[in-house]
Amino acid sequence: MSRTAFITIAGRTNAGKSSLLNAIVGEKIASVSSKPQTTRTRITGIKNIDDVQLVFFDTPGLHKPVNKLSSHMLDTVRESVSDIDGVVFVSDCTREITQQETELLGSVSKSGIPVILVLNKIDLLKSMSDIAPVISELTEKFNFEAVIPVSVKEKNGVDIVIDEIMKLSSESVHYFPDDMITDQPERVLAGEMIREKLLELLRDEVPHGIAVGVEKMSERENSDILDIYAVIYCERESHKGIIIGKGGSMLKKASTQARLELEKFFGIKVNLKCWVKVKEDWRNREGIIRSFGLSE
Ligand SMILES: Nc1nc2c(ncn2[C@@H]2O[C@H](COP(=O)(O)OP(=O)(O)OP(=O)(O)O)[C@@H](O)[C@H]2O)c(=O)[nH]1
Ligand SMILES: [Mg+2]
Repeated sequence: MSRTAFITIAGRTNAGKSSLLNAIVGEKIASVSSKPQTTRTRITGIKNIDDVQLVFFDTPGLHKPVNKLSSHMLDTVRESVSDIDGVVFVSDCTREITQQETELLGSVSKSGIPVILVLNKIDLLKSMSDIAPVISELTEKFNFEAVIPVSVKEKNGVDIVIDEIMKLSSESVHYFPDDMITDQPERVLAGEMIREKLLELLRDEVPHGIAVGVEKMSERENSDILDIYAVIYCERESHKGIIIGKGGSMLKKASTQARLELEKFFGIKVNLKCWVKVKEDWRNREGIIRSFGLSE
């Protein structure tokens, strides 16, 4: 009989949740950046090991909500930690535990869902004993299936996380085909790859106000080229100028980086065209948030 486990990856913003998902799935399906609030929606990742299908939900990180978009992001986290087989709670071991983290751990524990605590970024520690206080603080308050110090960056400990997750599986049919790694449509994946590059390259307020919509994605007849036309939305005319950059330099840099990654992912030559458009204050406009697929 086959087995399945549905697992939510949760924790504070920038802790390395999406990095962990990518490391487990073995493909880059979720955007990763050094800026907080990179993940905006629930991302499904699938990993099959022998007869076991592990289905992961990567969630937006816990942060202080500042607009309607971030409130939706936090709703997504709350909705994703119920009715599942386990939670992988990712914490950045170089930072203090926040009240939001404690609250989420509290509500998950109360519902009886097994929690695996992943203390990530141990490569940044001077000594492993530095995490002892955090471990004792958390294990005094909550029951964990396992507490695992990890460095996703150095691929250290990820196997142990997978082993622990496997224990949470139960007999069940598989819900996804065995060759599927995500349920995200290719257009969404492509848009996210472009947004990730802009997040890394831009500063301050600009990157967080960006959304990317892929308007066309099709393979050319009789030639191995994938045409991708994307619109980059931002919140202000001044932001548009920053995204385009002097003589178009910033947009060129971001789209070249995105194109290389798209080519690697899709295994085909890509012709990427990007336009920049302004949608004033869209992160507070429900209709636009919905049209970008960022809320139900
Ligand atoms: N040093 C170090 N950096 C890491 C490690 N894992 C992830 N990072 C970095 O941490 C940053 C955030 O990683 P993400 O995977 O985007 O974090 P996240 O928790 O998904 O963030 P949100 O989507 O904003 O909630 C990136 O710059 C990663 O490269 C690690 O083990 N060590
Ligand atoms: Mg993320």
